[in-house]
Amino acid sequence: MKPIITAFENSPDRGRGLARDMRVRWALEEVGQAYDVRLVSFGAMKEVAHTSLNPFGQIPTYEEGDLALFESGAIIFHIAESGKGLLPSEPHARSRAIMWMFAALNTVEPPILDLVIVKLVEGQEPWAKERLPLVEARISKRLGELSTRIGDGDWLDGEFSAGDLLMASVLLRLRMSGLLNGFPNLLGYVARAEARPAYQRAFAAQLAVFNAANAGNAG
Ligand code: GTB
Repeated sequence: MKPIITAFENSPDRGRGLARDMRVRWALEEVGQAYDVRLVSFGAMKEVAHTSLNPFGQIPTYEEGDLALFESGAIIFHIAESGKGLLPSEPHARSRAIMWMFAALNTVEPPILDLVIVKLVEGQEPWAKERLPLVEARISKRLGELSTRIGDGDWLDGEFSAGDLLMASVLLRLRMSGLLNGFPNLLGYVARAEARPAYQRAFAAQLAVFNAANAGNAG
Protein backbone atom coordinates (compact mmCIF):
# COMPACT_ATOMS: atom_id res chain seq x y z
CA MET A 1 0.00 0.00 0.00
CA LYS A 2 1.33 3.43 -0.98
CA PRO A 3 1.92 5.56 2.13
CA ILE A 4 0.90 9.21 2.32
CA ILE A 5 3.10 11.70 4.10
CA THR A 6 2.42 15.33 4.93
CA ALA A 7 4.70 18.25 4.15
CA PHE A 8 4.61 22.05 4.20
CA GLU A 9 2.51 23.52 1.41
CA ASN A 10 5.09 26.32 1.23
CA SER A 11 8.13 25.47 3.31
CA PRO A 12 9.75 28.30 5.26
CA ASP A 13 13.13 26.74 4.44
CA ARG A 14 12.62 27.84 0.81
CA GLY A 15 13.23 24.38 -0.58
CA ARG A 16 16.53 23.78 1.20
CA GLY A 17 15.35 20.41 2.45
CA LEU A 18 15.56 21.31 6.12
CA ALA A 19 11.97 20.53 7.11
CA ARG A 20 11.43 17.09 8.55
CA ASP A 21 9.45 15.66 5.66
CA MET A 22 12.82 15.57 3.86
CA ARG A 23 14.21 12.81 6.08
CA VAL A 24 11.03 10.76 5.63
CA ARG A 25 11.12 11.22 1.86
CA TRP A 26 14.79 10.18 1.92
CA ALA A 27 14.05 7.00 3.91
CA LEU A 28 11.24 6.09 1.52
CA GLU A 29 13.58 6.60 -1.43
CA GLU A 30 16.29 4.48 0.22
CA VAL A 31 13.92 1.51 0.52
CA GLY A 32 12.39 2.11 -2.91
CA GLN A 33 8.90 2.77 -1.58
CA ALA A 34 6.71 5.04 -3.72
CA TYR A 35 4.65 7.54 -1.71
CA ASP A 36 2.11 10.30 -2.01
CA VAL A 37 2.34 13.68 -0.32
CA ARG A 38 -0.47 15.74 1.14
CA LEU A 39 0.59 19.37 1.44
CA VAL A 40 -0.68 21.34 4.42
CA SER A 41 -0.65 25.02 5.27
CA PHE A 42 0.30 26.31 8.74
CA GLY A 43 -3.41 26.88 9.36
CA ALA A 44 -4.51 23.43 8.24
CA MET A 45 -1.89 21.84 10.49
CA LYS A 46 -3.78 23.09 13.52
CA GLU A 47 -7.17 21.82 12.37
CA VAL A 48 -8.72 18.60 13.59
CA ALA A 49 -8.21 16.80 10.29
CA HIS A 50 -4.46 17.12 10.93
CA THR A 51 -4.28 17.12 14.74
CA SER A 52 -6.09 13.78 14.71
CA LEU A 53 -2.94 12.53 12.96
CA ASN A 54 -0.44 14.57 14.95
CA PRO A 55 -1.72 16.03 18.24
CA PHE A 56 1.06 18.66 18.10
CA GLY A 57 -0.16 20.00 14.79
CA GLN A 58 3.10 19.44 12.92
CA ILE A 59 4.45 17.76 9.82
CA PRO A 60 5.48 15.14 8.89
CA THR A 61 2.84 12.49 9.36
CA TYR A 62 2.66 9.09 7.72
CA GLU A 63 -0.44 7.11 6.79
CA GLU A 64 -0.36 3.58 5.48
CA GLY A 65 -3.71 1.83 5.43
CA ASP A 66 -5.09 2.12 8.94
CA LEU A 67 -1.69 2.95 10.43
CA ALA A 68 -1.11 6.64 11.23
CA LEU A 69 2.23 7.82 12.61
CA PHE A 70 3.84 11.11 13.54
CA GLU A 71 7.42 11.89 14.75
CA SER A 72 9.98 11.63 11.99
CA GLY A 73 12.13 9.22 14.01
CA ALA A 74 9.24 6.80 14.56
CA ILE A 75 8.24 7.05 10.91
CA ILE A 76 11.77 6.31 9.75
CA PHE A 77 12.04 3.38 12.14
CA HIS A 78 8.82 1.99 10.68
CA ILE A 79 10.12 2.45 7.13
CA ALA A 80 13.48 0.93 8.06
CA GLU A 81 11.77 -2.12 9.49
CA SER A 82 10.57 -2.95 5.99
CA GLY A 83 13.95 -4.69 5.79
CA LYS A 84 15.30 -3.07 2.66
CA GLY A 85 18.69 -1.78 3.70
CA LEU A 86 18.20 0.83 6.41
CA LEU A 87 18.71 -1.56 9.32
CA PRO A 88 21.23 -4.41 9.40
CA SER A 89 19.81 -7.90 9.90
CA GLU A 90 22.50 -9.00 12.39
CA PRO A 91 20.83 -8.35 15.76
CA HIS A 92 23.66 -6.48 17.49
CA ALA A 93 24.40 -4.31 14.45
CA ARG A 94 20.67 -3.59 14.20
CA SER A 95 20.52 -2.50 17.83
CA ARG A 96 23.52 -0.23 17.29
CA ALA A 97 21.91 1.35 14.22
CA ILE A 98 18.79 2.05 16.31
CA MET A 99 21.05 3.47 19.03
CA TRP A 100 22.46 5.92 16.46
CA MET A 101 18.93 6.94 15.47
CA PHE A 102 18.30 7.89 19.09
CA ALA A 103 21.71 9.58 19.37
CA ALA A 104 20.92 11.75 16.36
CA LEU A 105 17.52 12.80 17.69
CA ASN A 106 18.21 12.85 21.43
CA THR A 107 21.83 13.90 21.81
CA VAL A 108 22.92 15.76 18.68
CA GLU A 109 19.73 17.44 17.46
CA PRO A 110 18.65 19.23 20.70
CA PRO A 111 21.58 21.69 20.86
CA ILE A 112 21.19 22.30 17.11
CA LEU A 113 17.53 23.17 17.66
CA ASP A 114 18.64 25.53 20.45
CA LEU A 115 20.72 27.35 17.84
CA VAL A 116 17.71 27.75 15.57
CA ILE A 117 15.67 29.03 18.51
CA VAL A 118 18.25 31.53 19.75
CA LYS A 119 18.81 32.88 16.24
CA LEU A 120 15.29 32.91 14.84
CA VAL A 121 12.83 32.87 17.72
CA GLU A 122 14.73 34.64 20.49
CA GLY A 123 16.99 36.75 18.26
CA GLN A 124 15.49 40.05 19.42
CA GLU A 125 15.72 39.26 23.14
CA PRO A 126 18.29 41.40 25.01
CA TRP A 127 20.14 38.27 26.18
CA ALA A 128 20.22 36.50 22.80
CA LYS A 129 23.73 37.76 21.93
CA GLU A 130 25.08 36.37 25.20
CA ARG A 131 23.29 33.04 24.83
CA LEU A 132 24.45 32.41 21.26
CA PRO A 133 28.11 31.55 22.04
CA LEU A 134 27.01 29.21 24.82
CA VAL A 135 24.74 27.32 22.44
CA GLU A 136 27.43 27.24 19.75
CA ALA A 137 29.95 25.87 22.24
CA ARG A 138 27.57 23.06 23.22
CA ILE A 139 27.11 22.14 19.55
CA SER A 140 30.86 22.22 18.88
CA LYS A 141 31.44 19.92 21.84
CA ARG A 142 28.96 17.39 20.44
CA LEU A 143 30.44 17.73 16.95
CA GLY A 144 33.93 17.10 18.34
CA GLU A 145 32.73 13.97 20.09
CA LEU A 146 30.97 12.73 16.98
CA SER A 147 33.96 13.57 14.79
CA THR A 148 36.25 11.56 17.05
CA ARG A 149 33.92 8.56 16.88
CA ILE A 150 33.49 8.65 13.11
CA GLY A 151 37.24 9.09 12.55
CA ASP A 152 37.98 8.16 8.95
CA GLY A 153 34.98 5.84 8.62
CA ASP A 154 32.43 6.40 5.90
CA TRP A 155 29.41 5.84 8.17
CA LEU A 156 28.67 5.59 11.87
CA ASP A 157 28.91 1.82 12.15
CA GLY A 158 29.69 -0.18 9.04
CA GLU A 159 27.12 0.13 6.27
CA PHE A 160 24.86 3.18 5.82
CA SER A 161 21.81 2.83 8.06
CA ALA A 162 18.78 4.72 9.36
CA GLY A 163 21.17 6.02 12.05
CA ASP A 164 23.24 7.74 9.36
CA LEU A 165 20.14 9.01 7.61
CA LEU A 166 19.00 10.76 10.78
CA MET A 167 22.47 11.92 11.84
CA ALA A 168 23.20 13.45 8.44
CA SER A 169 19.75 15.07 8.39
CA VAL A 170 20.43 16.64 11.77
CA LEU A 171 23.93 17.84 10.79
CA LEU A 172 22.67 19.37 7.55
CA ARG A 173 20.70 21.85 9.62
CA LEU A 174 24.10 23.32 10.61
CA ARG A 175 25.37 24.02 7.12
CA MET A 176 24.64 27.76 7.16
CA SER A 177 26.13 28.24 10.63
CA GLY A 178 29.65 27.25 9.56
CA LEU A 179 30.01 25.17 12.72
CA LEU A 180 30.76 22.02 10.72
CA ASN A 181 33.76 23.64 9.06
CA GLY A 182 36.08 22.78 11.93
CA PHE A 183 35.40 19.09 11.37
CA PRO A 184 36.50 17.96 7.90
CA ASN A 185 35.44 14.37 8.48
CA LEU A 186 31.91 15.51 9.36
CA LEU A 187 31.81 17.66 6.23
CA GLY A 188 32.82 14.55 4.27
CA TYR A 189 30.20 12.48 6.07
CA VAL A 190 27.44 14.94 5.20
CA ALA A 191 28.66 15.20 1.59
CA ARG A 192 28.59 11.39 1.23
CA ALA A 193 25.04 11.35 2.57
CA GLU A 194 23.91 14.10 0.19
CA ALA A 195 25.51 12.30 -2.75
CA ARG A 196 23.30 9.24 -2.27
CA PRO A 197 20.85 8.91 -5.15
CA ALA A 198 17.96 8.45 -2.71
CA TYR A 199 18.84 11.73 -0.99
CA GLN A 200 19.04 13.49 -4.36
CA ARG A 201 15.60 12.21 -5.38
CA ALA A 202 14.04 13.24 -2.07
CA PHE A 203 15.66 16.67 -2.23
CA ALA A 204 14.43 17.24 -5.77
CA ALA A 205 10.88 16.22 -4.81
CA GLN A 206 10.64 18.66 -1.89
CA LEU A 207 12.26 21.43 -3.95
CA ALA A 208 9.69 20.88 -6.71
CA VAL A 209 6.93 21.49 -4.15
CA PHE A 210 8.52 24.76 -3.06
CA ASN A 211 9.11 25.89 -6.64
CA ALA A 212 5.54 25.08 -7.66
CA ALA A 213 4.16 27.02 -4.69
CA ASN A 214 6.30 30.02 -5.58
CA ALA A 215 6.11 29.96 -9.35
CA GLY A 216 5.59 33.49 -10.57
CA ASN A 217 6.91 35.03 -7.34
CA ALA A 218 10.45 35.61 -8.66
CA GLY A 219 11.62 39.17 -9.15
N1 GTB B 1 9.79 15.93 16.66
C1 GTB B 1 8.99 16.17 15.47
C2 GTB B 1 9.46 15.25 14.34
O1 GTB B 1 10.64 14.89 14.33
O2 GTB B 1 8.64 14.87 13.48
C3 GTB B 1 9.13 17.65 15.11
C4 GTB B 1 8.26 18.00 13.91
C5 GTB B 1 8.44 19.48 13.55
O3 GTB B 1 9.18 20.23 14.21
N2 GTB B 1 7.74 19.86 12.51
C6 GTB B 1 7.81 21.24 12.04
C7 GTB B 1 6.41 21.83 11.99
O4 GTB B 1 5.47 21.18 11.62
C8 GTB B 1 8.37 21.27 10.60
S1 GTB B 1 10.02 20.60 10.54
N3 GTB B 1 6.31 23.11 12.35
C9 GTB B 1 5.07 23.82 12.27
C10 GTB B 1 4.48 24.11 13.62
O5 GTB B 1 5.02 23.62 14.64
O6 GTB B 1 3.49 24.82 13.65
C11 GTB B 1 10.92 21.89 11.45
C12 GTB B 1 11.46 22.95 10.53
C13 GTB B 1 10.73 24.06 10.25
C14 GTB B 1 11.28 25.06 9.45
C15 GTB B 1 12.56 24.91 8.96
N4 GTB B 1 13.14 25.94 8.17
O7 GTB B 1 12.48 26.91 7.79
O8 GTB B 1 14.37 25.86 7.86
C16 GTB B 1 13.29 23.78 9.23
C17 GTB B 1 12.73 22.79 10.04
